[in-house]
Amino acid sequence: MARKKIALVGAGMIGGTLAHLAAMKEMGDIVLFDIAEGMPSGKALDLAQAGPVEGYDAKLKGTSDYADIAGADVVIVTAGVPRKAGMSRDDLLGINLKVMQAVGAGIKAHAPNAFVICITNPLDAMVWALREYSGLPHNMVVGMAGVLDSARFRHFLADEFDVSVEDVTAFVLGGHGDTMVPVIEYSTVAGIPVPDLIKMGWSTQEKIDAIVQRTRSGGGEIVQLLGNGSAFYAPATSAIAMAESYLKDKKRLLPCAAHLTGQYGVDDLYVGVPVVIGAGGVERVAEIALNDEAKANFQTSVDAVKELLVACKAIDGNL
Ligand code: TXD
Repeated sequence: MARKKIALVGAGMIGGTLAHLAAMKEMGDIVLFDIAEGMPSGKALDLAQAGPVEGYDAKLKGTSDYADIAGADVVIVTAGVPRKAGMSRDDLLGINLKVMQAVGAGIKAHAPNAFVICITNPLDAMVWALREYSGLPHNMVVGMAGVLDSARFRHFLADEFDVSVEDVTAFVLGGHGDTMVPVIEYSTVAGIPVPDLIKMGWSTQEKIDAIVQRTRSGGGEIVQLLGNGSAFYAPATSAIAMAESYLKDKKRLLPCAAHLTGQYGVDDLYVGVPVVIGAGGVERVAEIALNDEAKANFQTSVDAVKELLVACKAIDGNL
């Protein structure tokens, strides 16, 4: 059986890391697309030369021609500009919306059957715009944010409880921003919900509340520390988990920005919810019961995403 083909549109900090991870895991042949002259080809050649050392077989190609993504099984989109210190994700909207228009046209023309994972910020708006511009089925276009946000939450919880990250699960709903909703009732250590762990004296409500807040501002914390650019190792690792669930039909239940058609009382919007990802793309939306506080926070998140879409439509009247 021929190898799968993975197209990375945007070969910057996340794109290059995506390529390295996909090659190391032998997920398929890899095309790095970017408008930066030469850079994608340089990274492709460098990664190809790492192959003999690690023992991975993958054809790697750099390009600035959308024709080279033809027939891709998975397209992961990071094209655009990242935040600089002091910028909000929403500040990127005007620039990155135009980028999504070009990327959407490229995917529509050359990889209409791909499973598309959008990473570009502001994520909840960019994934919606990318779907509009590409015209792909809604279940084949998804945004990566919740896997990253829940990974940050899981890291902080594992640190607090001093347990293996393997046994920590976390639930984060809503938009990829300050309004995201970490749901502690559904977050566990080996199935023991966090509220029970607090009762068992493993932590305190105050410490967990501080961890929830640190998760919400997790992206900004790294932007401030790096000074130039934003996180890229954990975002790339998160998107690869989603791509793997599609390519191997793993049917993982993962928090992703997915298109809702009435679930959670939301219609025709992309927002972070738990979904099953398999060979059919987004196969199912898990509609969990939320307590009043989580419901209110989720609604705040939905309202914030709606405002971003209003801004998108104000820029491009065709949306
Ligand atoms: O959880 C999440 N979704 C976020 C997303 C986590 C971290 C970063 N987040 C966003 O991903 C970030 O705010 C950016 O919007 C994207 C990509 O972040 P990255 O750190 O990879 O940015 P880089 O290194 O600047 O890479 C972007 C590349 C760069 O090489 C540009 O030349 C290229 O995008 N670019 C384009 N490629 C194709 N087509 C167009 N028009 C284009 N414009 C820029």
